[in-house]
Amino acid sequence: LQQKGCVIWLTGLSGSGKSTIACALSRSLHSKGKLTYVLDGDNIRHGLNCDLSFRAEDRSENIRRIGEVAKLFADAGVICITSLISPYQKDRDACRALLPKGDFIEVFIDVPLSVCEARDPKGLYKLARAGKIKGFTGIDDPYEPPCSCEIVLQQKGSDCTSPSDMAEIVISYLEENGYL
Ligand code: GGZ
Repeated sequence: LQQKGCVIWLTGLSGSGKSTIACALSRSLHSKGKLTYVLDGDNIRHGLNCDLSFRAEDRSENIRRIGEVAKLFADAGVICITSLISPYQKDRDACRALLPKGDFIEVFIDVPLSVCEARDPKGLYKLARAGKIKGFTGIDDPYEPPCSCEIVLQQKGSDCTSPSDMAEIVISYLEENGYL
């Protein structure tokens, strides 16, 4: 097999840009001839994980299942990109523990709540503020930022790093660490 698999685990608030960055990253890797697969929380919650809610236990189970699936892709030599809020450190750590050292690359999409809320692409923050969605991450449910992760992608104030620039930062990491 030509390609070494790994898991690129994107974590961050709703509206932080995880899905867009995952898509840009996947495209860029394809253009380099690499096989990738994106596991997106919002999509998988409609299929494999349609039985899960946003209660803490169900979020953990969501992360656990997707971590197991991501490991299967990595075993098959695919670069698997996950795009989930994954709010709890212990759940991300459990997914990390499934993989050989180095193969789990945790990427924190560090966008302040105020910026995510101003974007509000699906109007969910507005509903959460109005009390129409209960237990929304960042509003009335916790988000634990990674204490030590491989990559931090920041989006602060008016400083606009584009999703494709962010994807290139991840690409550089993969090159420096022998995954490309
Ligand atoms: C957080 C919620 C919630 C609640 C629905 N809290 O921005 P989106 O819309 O497209 O992505 C969010 C998605 C989160 O699913 P994940 O599987 O990534 O979450 S977790 O890792 O915590 O299991 C958001 C939408 O679902 N959404 N209700 N209460 N996000």
